[in-house]
Amino acid sequence: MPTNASAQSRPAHPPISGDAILQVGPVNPAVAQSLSRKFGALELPDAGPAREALLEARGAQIRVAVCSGRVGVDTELMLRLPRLEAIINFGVGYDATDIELARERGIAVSNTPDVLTNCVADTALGLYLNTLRSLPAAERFVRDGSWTSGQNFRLTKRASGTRVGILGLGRIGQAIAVRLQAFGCEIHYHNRSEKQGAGYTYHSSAVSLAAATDVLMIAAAGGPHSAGLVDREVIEAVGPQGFIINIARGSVIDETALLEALRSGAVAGAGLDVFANEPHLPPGLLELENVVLLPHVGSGTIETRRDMAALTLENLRSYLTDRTLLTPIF
Ligand code: 8YV
Repeated sequence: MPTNASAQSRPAHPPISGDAILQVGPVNPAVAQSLSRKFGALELPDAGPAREALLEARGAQIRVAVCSGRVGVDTELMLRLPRLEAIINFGVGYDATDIELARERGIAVSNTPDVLTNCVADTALGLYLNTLRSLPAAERFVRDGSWTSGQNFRLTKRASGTRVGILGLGRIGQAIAVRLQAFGCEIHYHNRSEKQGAGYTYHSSAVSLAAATDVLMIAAAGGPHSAGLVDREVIEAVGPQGFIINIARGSVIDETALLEALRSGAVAGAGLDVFANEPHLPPGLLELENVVLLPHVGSGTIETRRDMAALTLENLRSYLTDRTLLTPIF
């Protein structure tokens, strides 16, 4: 006869075995190593017959998915995982995951906020300075011998004391604002809702923000609500003396309209760390001199990637232990 004692010693949450945990796509090496060695997780191949075979044979047993923000768990994959309970996302952005479907199905989702805020804001400032002052082009000018051949590098745009419009005043947007204040910049912003007490000038639309400022700094979260927010009209409002910096997601900008504006001089220049179809750039962008291009390195420091990996694994452990997440998105 079962006793009360044996009932009490039963764990509150029966263990989730390694073959119910799925690594989706490539993830940070430290996370991948832990997933395979410590948790015995399965790994989903990117494409091809092996992916199909794994989903066919094991899809129905998967309860936890661990993914990078770049790959995510999209609609198609989520539909192949009928018992999925939790998605552990490496990265603050989770726009590659079908969040609405996850919410409807009661699937818990975590991301890695805060630990990357400073590095992404640092990158934004780096792009801001490099773009306005054309520092990468100036460096190329030294390397290709133009300087020693007697030429002077062209004059650029003063980066101190500008009016900067931050699109998306979340954690990263605010960290960028703090840094820009040290440059004597006047900060304006547009956000889905006004941030009471932020101390910066609020604009109710992206167009108004772009029209009132010298630099449009995009720090909005990716996803359906921000897709194409910086459209042709907003880009035109930035104007021929204005610059666009994007450290958020390529999907926030109409890249075709941006390319045309950069070519025609309708905007002065752009600094971009993110693109809609990474690692592929819109054709023609590479040929332009008035752009500074980075390979999505916003959070890419040793320290921050280590912290993101640790938080990802802490979320996983927490879910496996008591079905809670440390940094849930809802
Ligand atoms: C990462 C990012 O490179 O956190 C994010 O949303 O864009 C970057 O920090 C990316 O998420 C890694 O998957």
